[in-house]
Amino acid sequence: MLKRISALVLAGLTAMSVTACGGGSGGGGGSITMGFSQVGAESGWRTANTKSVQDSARNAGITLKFSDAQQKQENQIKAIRSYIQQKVDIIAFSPVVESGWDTVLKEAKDAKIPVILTDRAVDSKDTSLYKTFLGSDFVEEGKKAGQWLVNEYKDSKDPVNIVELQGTTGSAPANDRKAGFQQVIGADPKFKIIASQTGDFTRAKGKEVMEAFLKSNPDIDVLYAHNDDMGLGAIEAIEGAGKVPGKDIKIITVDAVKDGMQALSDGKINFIVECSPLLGPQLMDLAKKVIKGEQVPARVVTQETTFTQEQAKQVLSSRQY
Ligand code: GYE
Repeated sequence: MLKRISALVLAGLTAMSVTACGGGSGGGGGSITMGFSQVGAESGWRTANTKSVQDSARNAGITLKFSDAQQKQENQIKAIRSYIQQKVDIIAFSPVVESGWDTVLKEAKDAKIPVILTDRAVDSKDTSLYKTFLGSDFVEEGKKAGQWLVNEYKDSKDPVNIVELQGTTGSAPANDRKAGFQQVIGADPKFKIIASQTGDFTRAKGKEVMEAFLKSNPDIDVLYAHNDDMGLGAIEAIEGAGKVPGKDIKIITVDAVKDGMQALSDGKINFIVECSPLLGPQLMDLAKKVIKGEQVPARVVTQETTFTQEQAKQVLSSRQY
């Protein structure tokens, strides 16, 4: 009899704690389990981001279930479904592309497992499908890249021929970095984007596409690459074609990872717009708050700056990633 009562009490308590923490396995108390679906390992930025998430989970005492989607949305959807099945306390992910998330996000919501978007956004109309979005303002980054260019060519009336290496097709940073840049340079018709193609955010593809650009366009003045890695690949292509990166062709990139900053200090890149991958600590703070039922802002924007060649030389040795 006593046994049965205590079993009932226990069951009641468990039910209560499940409600309290929104469907998870005891998140209200000591240990929180987070399922995290990462995009992949395409760039220096991504490597630093993964490390930041893993280190901060450890420091925050959060158990992390981590999976790498290898750039495939279907893998991310599978991972999220498996986190739902495992009844994690919270799901965080960096969506590889913007569209096509409504169904799986609805499944998480129905299972009462809160979701945090990190780094990249989704285009779902229903914003109740996630608690918050932590990451950079990519439109702003594109604008900063455009502003540098406008300033660099302010005294020139000649046409400026630009080639663009876009990030992963359909991803928020590719869409927004393109749009922000276009908004700023579009005000002056001398700026012409003569070729624009995806380089998948990787060095190898950046090099390959730049080689093709160089073959079909003899007169390139500027390269705008949506990340450092593609810019670094393109530098190899430019040098291979017997041209001097940073001089014959001016280069603007985004991220400011160590290798990018090194190339900027060496004069091979002309300007970098910073995008911070160190999202881990803020992500863990937000996760704890969401699980406690505290209000969190719907959007948390990362603080970032820009670097000229001179500025890069000054900070290079202290760069964390
Ligand atoms: O700029 C790029 C990475 O989503 C902000 O993804 C991130 C981007 C970053 O591969 O290097």
